[in-house]
Amino acid sequence: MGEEQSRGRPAPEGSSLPPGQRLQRGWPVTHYGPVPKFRPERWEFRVFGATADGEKHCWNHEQFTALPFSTVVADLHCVTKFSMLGAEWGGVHAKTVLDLAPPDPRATHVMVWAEYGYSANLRLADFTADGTIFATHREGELLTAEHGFPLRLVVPHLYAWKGPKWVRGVEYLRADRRGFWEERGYHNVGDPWAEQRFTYQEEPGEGPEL
Ligand SMILES: Nc1nc2c(c(=O)[nH]1)N[C@H]1C(S)=C(S)[C@@H](COP(=O)(O)O)O[C@H]1N2
Ligand SMILES: [Mo]
Repeated sequence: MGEEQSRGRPAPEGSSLPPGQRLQRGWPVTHYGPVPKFRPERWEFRVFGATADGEKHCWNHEQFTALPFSTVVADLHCVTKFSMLGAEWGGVHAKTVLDLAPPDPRATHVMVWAEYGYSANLRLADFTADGTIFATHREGELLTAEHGFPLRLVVPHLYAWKGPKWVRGVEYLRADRRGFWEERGYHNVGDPWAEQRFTYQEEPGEGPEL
């Protein structure tokens, strides 16, 4: 067992590897494009789109990191077939953000936005799921720049591309729209247990018209 792995907690009993995935030791860095530089004075987290009050809600870095802190033990499943199991993530539950800046009742989906225009769409239920967390920490330590500092989304029950690193905001949607990888051939829902990897696997109703 590698050092990285033994520092984490053991994988949950009965293996939580979804079909077609293999266990990855350590924690590789996987993303498209450059690592953005964090500028605290310019950083803000925005909730916009179909909000209940029609207003945009913003937090600066100090305000966002003062929100209630929780932890979640979760796996990361990369669609390219490796998984990292059982890491503890710390940060702000997505549900907390939703309660503070609620959506219009007609909102059905969210677009999570990150630096350089990276985005991922989620069904509202995926966003409000218990495990979904805006993480600032992993294993009790601040995230490093390449792993998404100062903030990344973790959606434990979906493939990891659904969790943007360097996240900057959430847009509430009244109709689903495809995000960055969802527009580039990846499945609109992305459930690893159902191996929803690619767009061509989508069943009617699982994604907006192409
Ligand atoms: N902003 C941004 N977030 C991203 C990505 C990306 O390209 N850009 N890639 C995703 C993918 S495909 C994976 S597997 C995970 C990898 O996270 P890690 O580098 O911390 O392991 O980040 C996700 N978040
Ligand atoms: Mo990935």
